[in-house]
Amino acid sequence: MKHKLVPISNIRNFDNKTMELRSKQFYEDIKQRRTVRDFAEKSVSKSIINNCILSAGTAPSGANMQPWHFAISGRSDIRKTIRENAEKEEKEFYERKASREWLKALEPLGTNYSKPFLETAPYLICIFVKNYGLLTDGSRVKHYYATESVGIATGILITALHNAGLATLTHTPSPMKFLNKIFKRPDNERPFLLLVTGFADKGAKIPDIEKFPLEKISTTI
Ligand code: IYR
Repeated sequence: MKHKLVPISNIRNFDNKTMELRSKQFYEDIKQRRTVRDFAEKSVSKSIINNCILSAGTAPSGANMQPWHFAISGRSDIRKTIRENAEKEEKEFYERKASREWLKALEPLGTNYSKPFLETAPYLICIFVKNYGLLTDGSRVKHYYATESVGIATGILITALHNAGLATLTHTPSPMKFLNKIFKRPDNERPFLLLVTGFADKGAKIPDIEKFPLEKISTTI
């Protein structure tokens, strides 16, 4: 069935100067986002998290299927279980599974299997991709560009959390299937990534890295 078409009510009409300013201001703010690994044990209002999730849910998606689910936990017992499971997988990764090349690429970041931030940060948000939808009668609905759609939604979520004043860490324990059980998610959903969310600790240290300049990331023909 075709959607009813309604007039667009939100056409933006900024003058050029305003657009120059807004684009610059947004860049100045977003470039301050940094992935942190040291979180403060400071709580965050759940309503702030919810607003950010609503922002993520505005993402475009293939055929508007919205193939995402955001599973949130602020419970210390859940965070402890996630840490235990993640560290088990990570130990296997660092000690056996990772190629020499991969470990070399990670060396400058100084990461290892220990993931204390999974317990110190107040919220863990696990983003799931719905590989297919399920109707109430159990039949499957095909999803299109599910991974791309969830990637876009996750980008908006990270941006919204940064905008709210929160720090994040994109964490991808591998394999992540244990997260289905912990968050009680069904089999048609696959963990995409775990977003560790909270405030950066006062003493947090971050790697001295830079982002590529425009010429390196962009060409115009
Ligand atoms: N999942 C591991 C390894 C890791 C992989 C990449 I690619 C990173 O940018 C950082 C870490 C871990 O979390 O330690």
